[in-house]
This record gives sequence, C-alpha cells and structure tokens, in this order.
Amino acid sequence: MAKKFMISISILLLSFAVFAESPHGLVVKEAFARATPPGLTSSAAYLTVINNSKEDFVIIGANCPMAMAAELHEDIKNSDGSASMKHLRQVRVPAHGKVSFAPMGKHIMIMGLKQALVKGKELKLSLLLSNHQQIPVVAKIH
Ligand SMILES: [Cu+2]
Repeated sequence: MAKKFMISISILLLSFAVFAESPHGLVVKEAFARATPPGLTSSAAYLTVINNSKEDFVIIGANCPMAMAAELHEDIKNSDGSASMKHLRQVRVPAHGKVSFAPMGKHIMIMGLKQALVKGKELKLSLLLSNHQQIPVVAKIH
C-alpha cells in the first residue's frame, strides 16, 4: 500500500516537472522585435512557435503590456504589386509542427507603443491560444 502511494507521488511529481517546463507543449524560439525610430509608435515582433505535442494549437491573438494593441498580421502583395498587411484571426500550429513569424511574412504587429523600443532591450508580450492559455514571450529588440 505504502509503495503504491509512493509511486503515485512520483508520477505526480513527474507530471509537475513536465508541466513546469512546458504547460502547453509549445516552445517559442528566436523572438525579436524591431527597434522604433523616433516618432514611430508601432513595431513588429517575430518568433517561431514549435509544437512538441500531439495536438494542434491555435493562436488567436497577442497581448503586449507596453502597447495599446497587438495583432497577428501577415504581409501580402496586392495584385498591383503594392504591399500591405492583413489581420489574421487565427494561426494554427500543427501537432509536431511549427509556425514562423518572420520578416516578409507573418508578424505580431505592435501598435500604440507607450515607450520607444530601444535596441538591446526586451519587449514582453504573450500569445493567446484558443484554449485560453497564454504563452509569455520575451523578444530581444534589434
Ligand atoms: Cu502588421
């Protein structure tokens, strides 16, 4: 009986360890944001989200305490050759897959910055998932 109890305790501790490392199975890598030139109050953040779990995750938005708003965007080229951006309602990160937010593609648009983004400092933001979890991200400012 005591032995059985010990085993359940260790399983419990083990699951706690896994939980602490990655509560959702998602890992964010290479997060960076662009420094803002004087007078500009918007910027973009880039990152790669790796899904190590066997279920899909859906990113439905972003949050940035240093700005009025943060949105999922994608650069697009219009038929007349001009460039613009569109607002993405969601970005799916497939099981055992990854999604890159990179220049010329997807980005986290940061709007209404309350302070300038200075090269060498960090920008904190979080990604919001459809399951109501939030993934904290620290982006190095380039
Ligand atoms: Cu944008």
